[in-house]
Parts: sequence; structure tokens; C-alpha cells
Amino acid sequence: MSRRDEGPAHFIAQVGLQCTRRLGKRDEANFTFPKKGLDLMISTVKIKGMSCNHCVRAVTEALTGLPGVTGVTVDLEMGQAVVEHDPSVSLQSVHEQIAKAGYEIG
Ligand SMILES: [Cu+2]
Repeated sequence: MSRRDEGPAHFIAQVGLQCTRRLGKRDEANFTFPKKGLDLMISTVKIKGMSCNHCVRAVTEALTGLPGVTGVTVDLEMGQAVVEHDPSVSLQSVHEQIAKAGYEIG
């Protein structure tokens, strides 16, 4: 990453992540970036290039393998993964796992 690419806001724009802290069944607040001390977070990641259930499985397995990830739901039609994780999981690592599995963020 070059220097001008640094910073949470830029990174979120880059990878298309949106994080939500669960506050209650109906009471959810959006956060722009995971912060330490929060409970489990839900991040929605847009993924390009998934075309079948094999892709869904590959992305699911890649993300499930990340320490701190507690749940992964990949939606083929929506082209996205919903990742439940503790705040220690870095967005960079989510990004890298998806790339490693052969897919693009965005
Ligand atoms: Cu596929």
C-alpha cells in the first residue's frame, strides 16, 4: 500500500467494508471502522468474480480460516460475504484471505 492509501476511511472505500456493531436485536449502529473494545462485529464485503457454488465454498473456507472470525455467510447473487468477527480481526487480513482465494474486493 502506498502512503496515500493509508487510513481507515480510505481502506474501507477501497475494500467496500461496512461494519456494524450489534447492540441489540433491533438497535444496530453503523461504525466506519472496527474499534477495540467492541463486541462482535458484522462486516459486509463486496466480492467480484464469484460465479458458482464452488466460489462460494472457496471464499467461505478462506474467511472461516481467519482467527477471530466466528461466522461467514457468502451470498453468490449479491456478490458479497457477511463476516461475523471479533474486533481484533483486521480488515487487511479479510481482504488478503479473499485475494488469496482468487477473488477481488469491490
Ligand atoms: Cu465458481
